[in-house]
Amino acid sequence: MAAGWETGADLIVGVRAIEVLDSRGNPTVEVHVAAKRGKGAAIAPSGASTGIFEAVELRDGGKRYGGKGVATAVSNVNKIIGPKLVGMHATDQVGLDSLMRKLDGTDDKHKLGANAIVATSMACAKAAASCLGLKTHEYLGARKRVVIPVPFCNVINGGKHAANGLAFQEYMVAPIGAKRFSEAMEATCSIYHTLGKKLQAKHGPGSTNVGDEGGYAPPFATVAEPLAFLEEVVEETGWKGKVFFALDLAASSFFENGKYLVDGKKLTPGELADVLSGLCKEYPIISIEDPFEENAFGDFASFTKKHPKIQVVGDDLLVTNTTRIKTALEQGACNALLLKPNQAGSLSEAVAAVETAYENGWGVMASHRSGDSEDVFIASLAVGLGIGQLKSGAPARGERTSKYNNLLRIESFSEGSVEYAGKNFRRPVTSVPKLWRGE
Ligand code: 2PG
Ligand code: MG
Repeated sequence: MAAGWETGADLIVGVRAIEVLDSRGNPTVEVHVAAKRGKGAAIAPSGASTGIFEAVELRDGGKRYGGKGVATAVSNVNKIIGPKLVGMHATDQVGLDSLMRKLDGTDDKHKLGANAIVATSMACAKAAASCLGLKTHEYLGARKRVVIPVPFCNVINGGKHAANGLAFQEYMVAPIGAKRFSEAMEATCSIYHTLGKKLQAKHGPGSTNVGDEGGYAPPFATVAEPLAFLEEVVEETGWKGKVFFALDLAASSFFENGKYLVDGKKLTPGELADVLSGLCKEYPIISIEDPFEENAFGDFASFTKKHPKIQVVGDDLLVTNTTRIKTALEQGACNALLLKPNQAGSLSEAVAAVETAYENGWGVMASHRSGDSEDVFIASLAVGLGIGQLKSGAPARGERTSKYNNLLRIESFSEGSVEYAGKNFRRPVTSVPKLWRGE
């Protein structure tokens, strides 16, 4: 437990969940935790291109909200979880999370719902921070050293996040050469706006309609075309050499009967790898997430071996799960973890995944979900754990900018030295701070 618990200021006195809405208009769980001297609230995010091995979101089914209601998950917090947490220390994150896991009793948290558990888990951490008079990122570890992550901004949306037929899900710009985070956001916004103008000129006014994560979703003919556009834009805006590209293929979403459906062709894993190698040669790509489907440890491994300089990130492959991370480590399947606390289903399990990644020299990218909210917890967690990368969509739509704005505030208001992860994005720190253990 974090220092400060001895006074009892962090004893939980009440837990209450309600149903609120995510950025797609689907219900989600918000949990409020009140402690003796502070309080916190958190909202569970929700994915669209979800990995089949993720902890399970509990949805009501039936007619209400097209089956997507979360009334049962809310009631599980109010009737089952909450009463058991009252009287516990909010700073006892590991104890709280393991009690919730025990109450659920399943491996994938489908009984009480990972949405119920993760929202409660995050709300407890926020309440603990408030009891100790700390900001959430400080409580989570960034007390002496504050490292602000590089924003990986998804400016072009495809896959399951848009209806434009583009196979790859995310085309991100990463301003690793900016001097500070605020300059990184300036670069991103200027690229985003210039890209919008160029798209309108070439593809017409409808081409700047945006996808779920705020990136444009124009009707591109090939997976290479967005990169060609972006390269021109980066040059035009004067950020060449400072802004690089990253992709999230979310390849499970275009994988069918052993083949990948890309640009109207059915590609074998080897052919897809060749397409990617070609793109890496032609464009300044520094990071590729989920280049193959979620069971393809072997294809991931050959690609990672062939491209030692590229960051290969496992999202659906790893689902923030320590057991799957260990399998990936044994096989050399990738070299970075995508961190999504709701895939694991609790904060302490998510942190354990980061610890395993750090111990093995991997990079970590913290991530929002395509269905997200005004909750900025993921940005605070990234700073708290010294994670060098955060993806939170385009610099558009409030649920996306809220995370970036949280980082702008941390950069402006932190006392003492603030670093921008920049070119060290893969490993700005070497170990997870000891957090709530009070060390
Ligand atoms: C991803 C995420 C976030 P979703 O695949 O990385 O960008 O999408 O939340 O739909 O899984
Ligand atoms: Mg992904």
